[in-house]
Amino acid sequence: MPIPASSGWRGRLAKFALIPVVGTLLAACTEQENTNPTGDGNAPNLFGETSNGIGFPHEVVTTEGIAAAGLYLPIFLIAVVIFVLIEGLLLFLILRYRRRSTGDDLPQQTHGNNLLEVIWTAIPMVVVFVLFIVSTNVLVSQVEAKSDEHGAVVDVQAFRFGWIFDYQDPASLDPESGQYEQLGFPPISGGGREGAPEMVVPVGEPVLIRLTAADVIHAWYVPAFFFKRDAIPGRTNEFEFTVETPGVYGGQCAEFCGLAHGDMYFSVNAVEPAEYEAWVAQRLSGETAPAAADTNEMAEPETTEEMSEEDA
Ligand SMILES: [Cu+2]
Repeated sequence: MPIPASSGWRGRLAKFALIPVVGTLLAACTEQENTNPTGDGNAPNLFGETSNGIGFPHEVVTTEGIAAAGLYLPIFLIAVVIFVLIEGLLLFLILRYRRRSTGDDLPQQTHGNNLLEVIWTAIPMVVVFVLFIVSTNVLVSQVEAKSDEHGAVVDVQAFRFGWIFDYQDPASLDPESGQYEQLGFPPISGGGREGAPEMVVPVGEPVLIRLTAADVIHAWYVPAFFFKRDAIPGRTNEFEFTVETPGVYGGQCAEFCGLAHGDMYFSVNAVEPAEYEAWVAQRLSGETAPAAADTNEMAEPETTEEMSEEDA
């Protein structure tokens, strides 16, 4: 039986097959500038100079983030095996059963094969199930795990367009109400590109963050922590992180919240516990370092009312 005249489907198929390849090359060549004024060069881009160039997370500095980032390699390898297998089979079939000039006969036609169908249903199910177990394990046992003791407890409130860091006393936890007492110095707040507030935390100790928002939904995002969480008005989202490497890590709002959303920066300065204690003592005594004193004068929520009227 003659094959109908070719309608160019093979050509089209080849073009479609090229799309992922070209996309990957373009992405790999794209370099984005780190524009985070508070950051350590660890900008939230996947393909720029600050990553390893193929979209893998790099320089993750928290225990929880390292566990989550560790999922990338096994998942990537599974994807590579599937890609090579599927593309290889496709290319093989396209070439092996292409129309030849020597004959018009159709190759042998097969209709239905229960064994094959069971196999190609079972393999993806097993793959998805394994991925589910592995990632849920990391999520439950690491990312969402809660510690009994914390090096610092900070109530974080996001507002248009800045952040308030209100330090609580980790030792003051009332087990009945689950509430803490304030640590005893005024909250640190700031916003905008210039006045981005800095959160100081101890290295190697779990830090508990209780995150909420004053007006609209924002999101806490620190690329080097490999972690993002929504800040929602009327709700408190709790999470923990343990920074393993001292340093200043840039963060920013990751949920579009208004015109100045792009300027909603902050940073986390992770220091040795002794240095952290000294910083707390300095705060309690009312003295503040010059830079920190500046940010303290920055926008409080009242100021943002004006800003939000402007953008309304
Ligand atoms: Cu925001």
